Amino acid sequence: MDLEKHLTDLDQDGFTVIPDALSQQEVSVTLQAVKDLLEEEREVALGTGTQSDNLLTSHTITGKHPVFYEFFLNPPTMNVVRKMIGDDALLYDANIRIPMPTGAANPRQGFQLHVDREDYTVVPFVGGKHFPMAMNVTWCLVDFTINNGATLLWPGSHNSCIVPEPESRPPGYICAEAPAGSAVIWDAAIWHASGINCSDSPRYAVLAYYIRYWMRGKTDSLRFIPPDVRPILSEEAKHLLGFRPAPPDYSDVKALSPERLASLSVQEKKVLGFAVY
Ligand SMILES: O=C(O)CCC(=O)C(=O)O
Repeated sequence: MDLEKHLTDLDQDGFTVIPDALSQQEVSVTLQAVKDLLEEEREVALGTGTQSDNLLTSHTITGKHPVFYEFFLNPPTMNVVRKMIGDDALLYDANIRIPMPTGAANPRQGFQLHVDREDYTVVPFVGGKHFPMAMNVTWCLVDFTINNGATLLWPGSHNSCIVPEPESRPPGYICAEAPAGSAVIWDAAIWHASGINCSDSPRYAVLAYYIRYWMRGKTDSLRFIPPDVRPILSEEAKHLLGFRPAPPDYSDVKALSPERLASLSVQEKKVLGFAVY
């Protein structure tokens, strides 16, 4: 993969597309998992508005189905995400989002123009210079086309440091058309909107949101992983979700070597101020 090109795209345009981030085998396994999970949640989700005629969603899916336990470590994607927001990037949230072939949209459910997590991706930088805080990734499980509701993106808008007016549709957008298996990565600060699906089949996709390690955000992914799933996760997946030692960065702690840090007793951690009760 041309890593430099992806980084330049993200820097200048605010998005990039990695073709074949998933093999066709991975696409079909993931698609089946998506369908199974939606079916499992259907009855309740219809009541909560999480599934409707126009849109099927499922939230915080990492711990909900074995296929997703390690999915979000997808190597081609993580190569880019880690370069953009740090090797210690966290998986903040992950979901399924499927605009259905009704040719219609639900209000306030991502079809309108927006940025993501503006409290920390845009608002702190208004009137100043953009700094990438979070990356969104969409894995296309079918070909994304203008007709089936591929995501609309406004290239360069991440540098405006402005939260757009949701009901507006300014000129200058592109449609992120991409073949099944692609990962579309965008800076969470880019202006974007979901397209409307005017085709005759669902637009299947899995989405993830990665953030800088030192941000907390408003989704507590750690607590959303069911206790019986935690022991099954690989060390890398646990790390991605934030199951990792989190020593504070004041000088007493920074003065310790990694080995000394790793060997601290609870009493010592208590004195240093980061024992977990
Ligand atoms: O599904 C899409 O095309 C867009 C999703 C979106 O806007 C979001 O997750 O913020």
